[in-house]
Amino acid sequence: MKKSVALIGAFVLSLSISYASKAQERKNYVFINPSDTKEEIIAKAARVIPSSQQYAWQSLEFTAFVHFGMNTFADVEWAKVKASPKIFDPKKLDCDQWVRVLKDAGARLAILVAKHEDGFCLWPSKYTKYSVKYSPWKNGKGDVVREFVNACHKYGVKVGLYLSPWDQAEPTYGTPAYNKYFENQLTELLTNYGRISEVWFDGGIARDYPKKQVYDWQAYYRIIRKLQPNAVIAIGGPDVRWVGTESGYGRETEWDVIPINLAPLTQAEAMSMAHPLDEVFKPHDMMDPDLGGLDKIEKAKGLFWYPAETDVTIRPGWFYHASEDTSVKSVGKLVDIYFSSVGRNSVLLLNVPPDKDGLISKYDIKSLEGFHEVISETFRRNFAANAEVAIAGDKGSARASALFGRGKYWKGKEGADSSSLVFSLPSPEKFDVAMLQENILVGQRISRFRIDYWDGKGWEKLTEGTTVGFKRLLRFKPVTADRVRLVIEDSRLTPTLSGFGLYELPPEYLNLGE
Ligand code: FUL
Repeated sequence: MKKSVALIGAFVLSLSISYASKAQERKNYVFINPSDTKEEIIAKAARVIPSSQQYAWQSLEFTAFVHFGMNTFADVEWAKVKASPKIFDPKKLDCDQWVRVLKDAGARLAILVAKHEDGFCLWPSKYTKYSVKYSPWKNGKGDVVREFVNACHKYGVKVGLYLSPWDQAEPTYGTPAYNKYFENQLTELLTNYGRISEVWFDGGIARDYPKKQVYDWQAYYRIIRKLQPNAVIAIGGPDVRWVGTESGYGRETEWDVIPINLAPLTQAEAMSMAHPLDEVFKPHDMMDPDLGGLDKIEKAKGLFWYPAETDVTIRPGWFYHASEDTSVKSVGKLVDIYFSSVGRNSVLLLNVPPDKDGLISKYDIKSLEGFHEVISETFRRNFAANAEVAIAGDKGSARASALFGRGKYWKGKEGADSSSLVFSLPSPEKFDVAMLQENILVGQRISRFRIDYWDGKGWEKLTEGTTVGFKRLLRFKPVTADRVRLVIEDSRLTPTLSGFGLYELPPEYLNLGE
């Protein structure tokens, strides 16, 4: 499917610079009519845009998860029996330390597990006796959620909360009364702790668990939309999807726009609702290797913007275990994960679990510090920042700094099959990383691209890829060159580019899989 990009005639390049508009009239979902042709469906998919809270979330790029609770003290990942609150006593708990460490590593939002699957609440919920209130910690006067939120505010880190729908402690679980219990807890968390930017609903439950709960998702979503309208609802919710693994590695081809299942509503019913997506959304399987390819969207009744979040833990387990101190992921592994999550059009959610004292351990801090140093050093200098950019078919050229940044982006012209942009650097540079960004505020479009470099005699291929989205990072064998060509080979609609970069990653972190 080829579209767009002006290659024809005399065209002054500066005219192709566009300014990001809010594009508010467009939505993060679209319905497909039975009469729509394949071309019309593709164009529709290319025009779906993120909601404002989805865009704000995507721009965070790197976020952190904090698993801390009964499992920390029982030294297990999944408790078989309800552990007594008496074991919860983090004597040196210091949420400032957590948030400082996470912020120093580059995380811009942190999600605290307020209640994990065992049902133990890290805040003194009015609705249960299974909480910090019944623990020896601070003589039952403590509130981890409060301390966490205060620390996030202090350090300017956004707040997210994980509230497990599965609850092994609550006696009403498995009956309609549990929905009310869950709604009450959600209301407590979303009312008493200031602005919450992400609400995380885990889909996990033991396969053989005897009680089956029919969750009232729509009621939960209504509460969140009302109390925290700027929050995204992740995983068991309509704003952010699970990437499909817990490895830290996203898909090479990652479309943000994927089919929505309308059943049991008709399109007319869905359209008459204030928040159709919330009404029709049902948590579903996200493990398919391709969620938004042509074959998928062609058969869809509706499409929606549903971006990927890549969650992974820095240790083998989600909770702290002293026995895993020597298995903390290395700097190299974290760097590889960053390139394979942030660099594959998803947001990285990295779990860093505090220990029994209530502190992040020195082992995790060491890896995080090394990781941050590599990432910040690598992206400090973009060799293409001051490049002169010439676009095939256009007269003249423009500075990359005039094309990209502060809401500016390049947009191709309708009607051409392909497009190429040649970046001439002020001087030859050695680089091994390329970065591409599309302006997703108008939609995700690029479906195949290639990057070449000029070796003095001709163009040589450096790397290639499929989707771009918010950000695409590619690593390749280092080259020294002063000219690089981006060829957009295929795009669902007029392609856009809101960022282009060339960087040098130290060779020990390249991991080219050889
Ligand atoms: C899973 C849970 O079972 C793990 O304990 C962890 O919370 C992970 C993020 O999700 O479903």
